[in-house]
Amino acid sequence: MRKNLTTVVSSSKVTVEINREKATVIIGERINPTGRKKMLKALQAGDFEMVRQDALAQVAAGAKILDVNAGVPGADEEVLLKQVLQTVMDTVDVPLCIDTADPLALEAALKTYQGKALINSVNGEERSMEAILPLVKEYGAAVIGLCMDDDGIPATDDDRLRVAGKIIERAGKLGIGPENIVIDPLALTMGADHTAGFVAMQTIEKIVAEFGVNITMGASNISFGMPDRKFINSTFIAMSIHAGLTCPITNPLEEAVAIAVLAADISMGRDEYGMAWIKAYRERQKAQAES
Ligand code: THG
Repeated sequence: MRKNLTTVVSSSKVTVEINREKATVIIGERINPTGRKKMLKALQAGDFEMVRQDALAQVAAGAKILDVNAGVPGADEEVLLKQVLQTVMDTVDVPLCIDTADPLALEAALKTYQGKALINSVNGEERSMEAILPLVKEYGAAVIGLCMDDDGIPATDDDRLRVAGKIIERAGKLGIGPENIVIDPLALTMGADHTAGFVAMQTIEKIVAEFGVNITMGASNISFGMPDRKFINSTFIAMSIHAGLTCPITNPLEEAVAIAVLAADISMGRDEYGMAWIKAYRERQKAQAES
């Protein structure tokens, strides 16, 4: 049987366990100004109301963890990320995923965060591992490891597997166990390379077989530039769950995606008596009746 590690993350009030035998854990992607002009403008103006609304809406739509990214060009990320993180902590109870490329902003955020955070992310570059992994250890966090290194994003599944192994091994040397590493195979854009989705799924299968770690992925990147993106996103996410994806970073407000995750879970035998599926169906009916 393949190994099946459990990654635990928490807020001050809620603990979430990520495990291949349990329901898929959606990490809500929307608190992120990249590609979202309205949120960028609001954050530049010091207005956190949109952050609050996005936090509430994503949790209501089924997100179990929220990704928090405050990368605003020209802003002091150390200050802004802390403010956005505090806003989200004051608004919802779910654990948070701290999304930043800046080690100083990350450490400031970790000092503010109450609970066991998921750090997004480290990668296989020497510089990244040296800066991020000691913080993972010091703050007792879990971390997302991206399958890329000094040579960029490898084209093949075997080379991405090798980068995942390098990150897991280096973390192990610092006393960070593989249960605290969540690997991201990296979903590139199909529009640029039609094999991008297949390579990501093959990478997931190989990493799970070898290491048994949990797997995340920015699962809506895949369809950039394509028409009818929601059908690609929902199909790709369901297939990736079969391959071993356990905690996608995605938009739970996209109904097709949220439904595909629930359908994948029951298809994988992870929704006992179909309770989650039926509950979500009733909620959709109720919302429809009210509109
Ligand atoms: N892996 C990891 N972390 C990640 C990514 C990943 N973090 C960032 C990103 N990729 C995932 N998050 C987002 C957030 C916002 C958007 C896309 C991915 C986004 N969405 C809409 C769009 O697609 O055009 C626009 C938003 C809107 O509805 O207004 O821009 O791969 N580890």
